[in-house]
Amino acid sequence: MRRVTLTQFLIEQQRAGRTTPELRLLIEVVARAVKAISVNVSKGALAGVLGEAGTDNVQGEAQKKLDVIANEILLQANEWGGHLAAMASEEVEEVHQIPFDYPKGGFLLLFDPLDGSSNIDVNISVGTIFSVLRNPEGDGEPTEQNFLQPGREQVAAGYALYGPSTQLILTVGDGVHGFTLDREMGSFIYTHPFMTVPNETQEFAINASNARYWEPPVQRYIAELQAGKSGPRGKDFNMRWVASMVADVHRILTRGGIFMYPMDEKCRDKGGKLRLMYEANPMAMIIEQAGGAATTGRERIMDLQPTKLHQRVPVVLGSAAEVERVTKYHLEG
Ligand code: AHM
Ligand code: MG
Repeated sequence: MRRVTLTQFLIEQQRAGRTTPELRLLIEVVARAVKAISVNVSKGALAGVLGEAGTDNVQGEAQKKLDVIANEILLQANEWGGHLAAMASEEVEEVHQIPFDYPKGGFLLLFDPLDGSSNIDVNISVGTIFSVLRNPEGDGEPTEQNFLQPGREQVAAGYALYGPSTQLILTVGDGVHGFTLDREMGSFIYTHPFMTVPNETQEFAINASNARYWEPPVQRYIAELQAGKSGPRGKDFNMRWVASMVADVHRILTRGGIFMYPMDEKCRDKGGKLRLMYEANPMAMIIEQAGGAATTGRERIMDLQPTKLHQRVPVVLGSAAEVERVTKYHLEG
């Protein structure tokens, strides 16, 4: 069997005019950082990387050692290549500028270095999510304002899933492509061409412990799913919640389903739970590129005009028919 590596895939994309040398370099550098994160994640207790870092991030959340390590790996890997104008990370409050002794490029890279990090110490899948934007023209160092572009402006988005195998899922706006890390060879191999989200589903993902805080449209939708065969949907649904968005979204990308972290009374003052610019937007681009849909319950996620780098939003994404139904219930309400 002919094995296509990520490098070969990207060069072929470049030849077909779907990507540029600069974007190819960016993706390759991110993939290299992902391999280094994968090594650290998989060594776990043997490398002394589990547990708390003893610090809080910009969101006021306690950082795990691996949150800090993954963030450092991504920042350092991407500083010197000359492809970026600046970076933004869930773990860093301000825009991360490229050190002055390195050349600068035309892209902005945003990431959640280690998503689902509450799962690290219990050895359950975690991931890295990233989004790529163009830096608007202008002099001087990029500001937060340069990053505040709607998700539809993303030129690439992806995530890495550190599960039983490490996978890299990528879109440059021409479908969704999946790669699996061959650990011995150290290369990502193209294993999942043109991934699509099935339109119909019998699976949903939501943190049901928040049920009492949900808004009426979400209460209604979930009650109908739970009523199963005897309810208005006339079929049984199954529920899964990993509490790693990457793992939950990957399952949905692979076999369909709906993922919801909706607005509720607990997170209303923050605007939602998940972060728009490096969680919701890249996942929305991937899901839409795979034929699914992604909304806040009311609006398309990728049409939102961001107002803050670390802004939070409600998220409803997955199989198009289900997302449309949830959105309809919100708009009727
Ligand atoms: P994190 O970026 O701090 O890890 O938080 C995001 C995670 C998502 O991966 C996951 O979907 C969600 O938080 C789980 O939240 P909860 O613990 O409320 O179920
Ligand atoms: Mg996260």
